[in-house]
Amino acid sequence: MTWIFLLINLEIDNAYQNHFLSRLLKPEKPATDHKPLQEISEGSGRGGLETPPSTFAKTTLEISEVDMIGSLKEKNFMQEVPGNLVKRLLVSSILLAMAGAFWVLPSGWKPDFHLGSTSQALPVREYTLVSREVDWEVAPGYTYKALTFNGSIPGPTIEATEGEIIRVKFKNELPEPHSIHAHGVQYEFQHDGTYPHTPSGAVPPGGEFVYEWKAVPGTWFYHDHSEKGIEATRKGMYGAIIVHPKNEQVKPDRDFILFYADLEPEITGFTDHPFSAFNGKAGMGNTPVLKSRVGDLVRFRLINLMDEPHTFHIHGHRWEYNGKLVDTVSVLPGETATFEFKEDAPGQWAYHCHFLTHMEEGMMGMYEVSPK
Ligand SMILES: [Cu+2]
Repeated sequence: MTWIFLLINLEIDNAYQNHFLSRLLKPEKPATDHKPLQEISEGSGRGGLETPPSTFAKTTLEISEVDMIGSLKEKNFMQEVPGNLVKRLLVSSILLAMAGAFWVLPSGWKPDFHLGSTSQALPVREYTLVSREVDWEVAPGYTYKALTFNGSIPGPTIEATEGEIIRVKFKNELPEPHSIHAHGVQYEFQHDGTYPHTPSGAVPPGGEFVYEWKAVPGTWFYHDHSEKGIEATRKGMYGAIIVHPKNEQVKPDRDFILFYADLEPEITGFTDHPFSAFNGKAGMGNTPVLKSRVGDLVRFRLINLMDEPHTFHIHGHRWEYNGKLVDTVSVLPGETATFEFKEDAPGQWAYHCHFLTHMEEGMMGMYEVSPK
């Protein structure tokens, strides 16, 4: 570094020194024309992951120069300096200081991708999610090009306990930018995964991004929120985030997660058949077959991040939900519904959305309860 700047110093030696010193003695522009350095660097830090380092470096250098000229002028220092050697030494020091600003500030400034010092002390749950296109059979004989996390619909379930740190390494193996946006959990803005507001919302093909979230209890989900995220979400890029309360009193014997999916012809290419699916599969026997025993504590977690409102009904059952006894709950787009009951009814029961059209399109499944 030192050699580089000594060389620069030699190159610009006489001609520039004279010009530079004359500017030191008589600044051509008042420093007030520029924003303070602090303001510039904070602005770049916040908005600014989009600012390429080279632009930021240039801005810093320019502002440093003005600031230094301004402060030296105030002290009226140069008027007392005798002799050419002292002038050279002074200019060398100033250039080295500028070099420091040029070199240290941009490289020393890094976005904080961690949740602060506490993240070191908390248990960390690590997951790797890879975006992939796969041939997905939504119903027998109907296979479309699905976009997925790790090749399945839904993607892997991310599970943690309240207060833990969830660290998700996302690798994008698709030919376009994609991202992961999480619901419910807590995170800093850089980890929002939303296009175009943060780089975490546009992980380039072949690229990686490590998302960090703090676990907040509940039934949540993640999905692609990149520029093409709506289409990718419809095609299958989503998964559940389950966060258990720290002092969970009762653990269920069965914990079922069902995602609604509206698979319209423009998504699948099946112009003769729209599909309504649970976990990417349509039609009784093809959708998940859920199993429990009499006496089990059974929990259902329903997740709807599609376009249509849906409901959930189980034959032969009822449970308490929001202070009411019900046998059907509604789940609007973006919502989840979680409920549980003690199983007391052996049989092969149907579960389904109660929108009749959705039932026709395949949003039905089997819930098998065996005797104790
Ligand atoms: Cu429905």
